[in-house]
Amino acid sequence: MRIETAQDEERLSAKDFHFAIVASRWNDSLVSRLVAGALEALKESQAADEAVEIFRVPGSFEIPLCALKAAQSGKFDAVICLGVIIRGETPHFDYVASETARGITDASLQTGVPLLFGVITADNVEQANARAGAKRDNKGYDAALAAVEVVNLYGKSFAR
Ligand code: DLZ
Repeated sequence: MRIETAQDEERLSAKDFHFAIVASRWNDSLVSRLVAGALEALKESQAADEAVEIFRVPGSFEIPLCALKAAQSGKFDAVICLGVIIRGETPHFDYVASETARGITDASLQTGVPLLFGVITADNVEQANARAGAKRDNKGYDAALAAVEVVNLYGKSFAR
């Protein structure tokens, strides 16, 4: 029996794959760090600069539709979704967080294109800050590495 995992290789390559990054502008100082983390991971994985396109949307609630359109375009092997949703004093957080997660999942299942969930949902700025740090402490970096892993896995396992 062979268990298929793209982690078999030491450092998976993003060469020859195309990536969209869909990032919200709400909480931009934090989201920009997620975008930087994602770009760093893709660069380390040898993605070409011209193989990565960034799309900015107003808030996380707008991520799913933009990600769906990117996935439907047929131009990208994976779409990396980045945002920061911080709990406030009203139930708004719950609606934005759950609809963002649901929309991203739906778009991925509907299109068959991997959509990666690099959206921080935090109770406060300190929690969000801790997840927008360097390398593995950065959800953008993590989401991009996950994107590289799944495009390799799907390319290897399901391509005819
Ligand atoms: C309105 C809102 C609020 C209160 N909080 C956040 C947040 O913490 N993170 C985020 O990404 N977006 C937030 N938004 C904006 C919504 O995502 C959305 O852009 C607006 O409701 C317009 O549809």
